[in-house]
Amino acid sequence: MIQFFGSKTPRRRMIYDGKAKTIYEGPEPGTVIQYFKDDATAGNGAKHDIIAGKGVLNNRISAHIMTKLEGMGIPTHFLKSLNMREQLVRQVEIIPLEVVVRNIAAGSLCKRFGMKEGTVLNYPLVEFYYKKDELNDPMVSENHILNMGWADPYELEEMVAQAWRINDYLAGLFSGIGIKLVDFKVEFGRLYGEYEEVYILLADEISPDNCRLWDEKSGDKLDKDRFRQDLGGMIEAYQDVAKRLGLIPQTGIIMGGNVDEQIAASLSEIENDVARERKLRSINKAPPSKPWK
Ligand code: ADP
Ligand code: AIR
Ligand code: ASP
Repeated sequence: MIQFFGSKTPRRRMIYDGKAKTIYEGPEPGTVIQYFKDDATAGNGAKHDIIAGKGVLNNRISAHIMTKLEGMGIPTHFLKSLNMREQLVRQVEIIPLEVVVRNIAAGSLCKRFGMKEGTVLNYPLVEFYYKKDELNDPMVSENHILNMGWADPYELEEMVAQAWRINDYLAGLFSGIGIKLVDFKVEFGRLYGEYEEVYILLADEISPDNCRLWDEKSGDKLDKDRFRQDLGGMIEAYQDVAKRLGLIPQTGIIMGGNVDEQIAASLSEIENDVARERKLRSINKAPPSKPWK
């Protein structure tokens, strides 16, 4: 019998090594694998630590949320979960924008405008940031986006519409489990169809790494602010979110030892049913007349 030692994962081509995820070539053209790392960063990499188990929890939470959004008719890149840390997604051309939706003032909004953290906004606020670590992801206006050609008017309109819908759905989902959705960041990508038509898909991840989530009763922060603000208890907070979403047992996971194995043992069935059935749906709008390059 031939025995293989070392990594059980077959060798494959790395496409991109990011701060929190690594992107590998997928098994079929047009697909990539997102590998969720345990790396936690803030200040665009200025602060860094390894938080054991974070990647596993984010992979699980993001797969769950993407599947739910897909079920709500929001086109996403998610295809299926592969294992504890990996998911198969459609490869897209990432639009270099971070789309932030805020319901309650926190983070950079408070810093920029001197607002008190926790101020409820009159209605959801959509903001754009240019995705460029070297420039510290500067906030940009719709005019910047159009002028610089980062997205065209059709794409911009589509991203804003999807961002609102995602916010509506997520706010309800979290409210149902006693959590306030303060704000979140999403990324979108372009998928080119057979005739060069463009589909805008929700890409990247949705997890406590890119949402602000506050416990409704205590106000406790259940997201990456625990790391940014040195509050400690980050993994416990992420576990709490996963528990409330019904993704891990209420008893939680005993940390220490091999975290991956412990989480694996406790995970409920991976929800691929919706994803497996998923067919690429065209957005209910005429595709743009000119293809982008
Ligand atoms: P960063 O690039 O900020 O360090 P990550 O560590 O999360 O972020 O790396 C993941 C990278 O993969 C991000 O740059 C993200 O834009 C990109 N990405 C996410 N989803 C897809 C996708 N479906 N196809 C191609 N690239 C993607
Ligand atoms: N975010 C922005 N850049 C990276 C991330 N993860 C997310 C934050 C927060 C929202 O976008 O996690 O949920 C707004 O961030 P900020 O720093 O602009 O207040
Ligand atoms: N996403 C950025 C980083 O990982 C900024 C942040 O989340 O604070 O450094």
